[in-house]
Amino acid sequence: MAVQGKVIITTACTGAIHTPTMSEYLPITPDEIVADAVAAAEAGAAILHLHARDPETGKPDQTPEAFARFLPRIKQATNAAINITTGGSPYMTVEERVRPAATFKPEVASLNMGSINFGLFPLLEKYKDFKFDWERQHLESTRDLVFRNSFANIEYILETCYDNDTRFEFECYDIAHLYNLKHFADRGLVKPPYFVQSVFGILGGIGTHPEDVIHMKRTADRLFGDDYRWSVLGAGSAQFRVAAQAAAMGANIRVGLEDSLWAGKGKLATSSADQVRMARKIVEGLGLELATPDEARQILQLKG
Ligand code: KMH
Ligand code: ZN
Repeated sequence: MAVQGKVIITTACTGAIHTPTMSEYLPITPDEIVADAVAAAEAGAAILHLHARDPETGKPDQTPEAFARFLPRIKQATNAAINITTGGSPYMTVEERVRPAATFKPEVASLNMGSINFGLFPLLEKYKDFKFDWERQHLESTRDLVFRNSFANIEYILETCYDNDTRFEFECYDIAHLYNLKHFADRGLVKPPYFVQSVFGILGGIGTHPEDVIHMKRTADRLFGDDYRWSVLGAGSAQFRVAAQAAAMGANIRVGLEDSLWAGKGKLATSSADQVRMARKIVEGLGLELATPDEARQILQLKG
């Protein structure tokens, strides 16, 4: 892996995993998403990974219209690079999932590099009463749900975004996903530097043990050499343990309420910016510096 002078913090503001009952701070409405994203950028996030939700129910909403309610406002208020999800939610079709990225042609879009079980049902032990009926169903359904990212699905997203010069945050939930990325690289369908987002701690993907983090990096080093830039995301309570280990190994960091609702044991984060400030402390404590949005654009060769 090429050693980078600066560390890129990505913030993922709302996602499609957590539900309104789990935290009053989870941004749902366009106003809340704008406020969360802008505050995260002001705290030091160079990239904003964005999903949309129905403002009435908090349900993930992957229509371009839903993104149109906040994207221009975020772009106007920050210089951060915009990253639009193509993952959407595991129960959406790939055609639905790609529409916002195809419509808004962002600098970055996520691209999930393989199919996995995506087990959210253990959260039912923690949360009993829900504000909305869909929340229980959303967690329950993951007992028998595959987050489908077949080779054809990945190719479809690549082809749909090809003419837009959008670059990708390659979400790799397991070692096999690095090999899938290598397959697309060998076919010339993706171009270096590859922005590899290693996701640790989803039930169905790789765990959060320090050995898992080391194994992910060693494998990526062997497959991609200097042609990739590494970022990590630890799900839930593993967020900062994974971030600290990987940052010390040269990684970039992703935080935000999409990935974890927490700012310490039993303490809800009040915004994604809270977590950016915590990540910043780790980075600066290691004697490293944060990348500005323009430095991130240079490091990842974004279109700007
Ligand atoms: N929620 C993350 C674990 C996507 O949006 O494409 C993965 C993610 C997927 O962010
Ligand atoms: Zn996402």
